[in-house]
Amino acid sequence: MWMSTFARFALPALQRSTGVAARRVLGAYRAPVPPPSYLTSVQLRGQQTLSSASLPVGRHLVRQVRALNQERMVEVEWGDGGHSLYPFTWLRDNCQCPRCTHESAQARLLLLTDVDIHTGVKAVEVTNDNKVSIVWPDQHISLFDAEWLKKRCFSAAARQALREELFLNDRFFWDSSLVIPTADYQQVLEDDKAALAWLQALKRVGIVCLKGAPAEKGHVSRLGQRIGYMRMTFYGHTFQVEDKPMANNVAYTTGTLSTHTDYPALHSPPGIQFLHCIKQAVEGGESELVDGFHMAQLLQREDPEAFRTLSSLLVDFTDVGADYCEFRLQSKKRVIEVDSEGQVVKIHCNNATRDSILDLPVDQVQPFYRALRSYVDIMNRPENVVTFVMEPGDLVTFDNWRLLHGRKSYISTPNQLRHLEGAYLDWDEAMSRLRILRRKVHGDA
Ligand code: OGA
Ligand code: NM2
Ligand code: ZN
Ligand code: ZN
Repeated sequence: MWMSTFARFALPALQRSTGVAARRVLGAYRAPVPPPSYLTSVQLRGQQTLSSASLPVGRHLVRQVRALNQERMVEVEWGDGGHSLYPFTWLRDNCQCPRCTHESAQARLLLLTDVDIHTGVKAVEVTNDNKVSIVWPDQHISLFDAEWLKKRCFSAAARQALREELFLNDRFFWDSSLVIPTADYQQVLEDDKAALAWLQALKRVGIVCLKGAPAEKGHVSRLGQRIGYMRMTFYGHTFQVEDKPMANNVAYTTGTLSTHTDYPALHSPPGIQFLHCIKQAVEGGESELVDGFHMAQLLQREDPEAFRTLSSLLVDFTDVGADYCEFRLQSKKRVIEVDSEGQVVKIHCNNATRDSILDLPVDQVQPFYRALRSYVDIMNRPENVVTFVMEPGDLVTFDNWRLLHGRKSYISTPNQLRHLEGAYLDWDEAMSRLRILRRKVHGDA
């Protein structure tokens, strides 16, 4: 069931990602009959025949290595004719011997102060087992595995492929026509393939709705454990979205919540949010979703001045009250956070917790409002908003750094009290689980 909805979102990512595509092709290299390029390389090097080869059937053969002393780099020529360059300093810094790298911790022991960052090399050669051996001027010897080196190739294409494989930054942008990817809650808990597809779609699309979670408390925590652990906040380990007397947050009323990201009052807002519908309202309470990254892209095209304003000015957010314990939060965030390359990485937008304190020169106040209104108007266009009704048992999981979510006001009656249980997580833990599952399911990466 989940395959069909995921296939549309998760699989295109696999096919487009150079890294994964490469690994798929390479997977075939482990077939019982190695492909010709392998044989040719081995025979060309004249070191050993395939039948006598003690090396595991590696995917990349080192045909030749040489030291480029002028440039202070080692050049590796691969079996397929490709070349990679590795600076001497980087190779020395990353020596994998037990004196330089702690084996069980897989962490560097060698101190930078003990590295000659202008080092030369004494000798470089390919060993019989397809490793690159380097003798340094002080006689220290480093041995580098071919696969290890290949993965760390410094070419722009190789770095881009590895970046994509490690961080899955390729996004599917959507509007109101999105069909929300769904998966079976129980299957995600029990089946690694389903869990992997869930996390891949969560990263790529930004939302996955898990169906069939029993309509009772405790299931956001169970799902959190599937990843690792959840993010505690002042609203508790998990939180109950209900109409509460003396509400300490507008979410805990029956009122409208305009599309927002949660918790910009924290300097590092939670990357992921779970909302599990335990009981829905008799009337109202519909959910709304917007792709904040896509909307930022539209803003940049339609109103570049507003985009510049929202990606540069720091806005104050606040949250004051008591729940798990007393809190008095203040933060400063850009509504649209971009990285050093100008890529949008996070959205911070919450009309309720945007502070009345606005630490801006007075002449920037009006331009700020104009810019924010421009962004909000784009987000509110019907063609950009997905509206849906959560049913008891639905557990929506979404990217809180990217999506804005809202709900329409609702009517609560004494015998039909709307109740959602929510929880926060962070992307580091979810991506860590995704990488572990990918290894388990695909056997590599
Ligand atoms: C929230 C929230 C959505 C809902 O609690 O922050 O967005 O449907 N709730 O009640
Ligand atoms: N709740 C749902 O940033 C916010 O105040 C969003 C958070 C109360 C934990 C709501
Ligand atoms: Zn060493
Ligand atoms: Zn919210």
